[in-house]
Amino acid sequence: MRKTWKLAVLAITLAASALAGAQQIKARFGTSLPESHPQTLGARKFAELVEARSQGRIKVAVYSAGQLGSDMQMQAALQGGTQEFTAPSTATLAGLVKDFGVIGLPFSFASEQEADAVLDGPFGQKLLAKLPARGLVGLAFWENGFRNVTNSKRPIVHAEDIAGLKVRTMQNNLYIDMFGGLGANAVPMPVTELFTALESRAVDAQENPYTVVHAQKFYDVQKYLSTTGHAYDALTLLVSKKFWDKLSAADRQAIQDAAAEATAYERRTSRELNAQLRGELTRLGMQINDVSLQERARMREKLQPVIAKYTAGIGEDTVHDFFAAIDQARKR
Ligand code: EAX
Repeated sequence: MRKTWKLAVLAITLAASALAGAQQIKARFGTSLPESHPQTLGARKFAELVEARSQGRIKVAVYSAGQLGSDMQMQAALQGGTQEFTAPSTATLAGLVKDFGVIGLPFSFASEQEADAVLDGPFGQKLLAKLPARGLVGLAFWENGFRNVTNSKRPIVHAEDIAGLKVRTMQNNLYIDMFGGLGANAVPMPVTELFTALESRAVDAQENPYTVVHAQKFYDVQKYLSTTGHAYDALTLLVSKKFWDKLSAADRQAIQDAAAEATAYERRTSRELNAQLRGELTRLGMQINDVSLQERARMREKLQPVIAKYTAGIGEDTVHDFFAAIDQARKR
């Protein structure tokens, strides 16, 4: 009797796992940055949480460092439904939905906490709501962080020191004009090509948070890091709408819950690393200098025409709402 009971349990277990196997959903998450960067660490945490929360129904395989293509290529793959997840900079996403460009307006956020409040609040939700029309679903904002200029020529002490440098920028018109506005020669390219461009001296400079400088080993090819902090950069956790639309309500909920938890982890990791990496980059041979508040204000002043141009381009209303949301966060 007991034996029969055991066999029945075994049969049910096998049937259930066969069913789960049949229903298993496979997804690919591509990042442009290496394993040690919070973008990929966040993707790995997200994959683990999605699998746990879906009781193993959904398996997310992570491909780091541009193995599936550049940010722009991966966004297109999500739109086409040939890739499921990615988390690009809002600056590259702005090529598809111009409103996302607002995040990169120079010298807007004063702290990560302000960015969290704006991005997690109604303003950020409104931005995400614009994605489904372009074949994408936005789950959350992750952190890339405050961007600093590195270069092989000289420390940037004054705003004028940027002039004449060949600076790689992201593939985003605002960033191209921002560095053009400071007198640099802006050269847009995907981050996946950047190390080689710096090493071969095709460009003199680039701008990215400490975490990217470290993960991409730019310390091997760039001597100077100057804390311009000219823009805060967020990443958008994206899922292909074609994939999303096929999921059950329970699977979507599992993914959303995993996204919320992975977001807290990604931001915490980014902040912890940024706090440690300044010392680490110095140890690795970089010469780091702080750019004064006064010089940063002068840079912002020089960029007024660029800010005005992109305010018109992105839309007065969006830009107004953006700064109102920052003001509100600041008053908290
Ligand atoms: O998507 O391109 C860049 O410099 C970005 O910081 C990075 O790829 C994040």
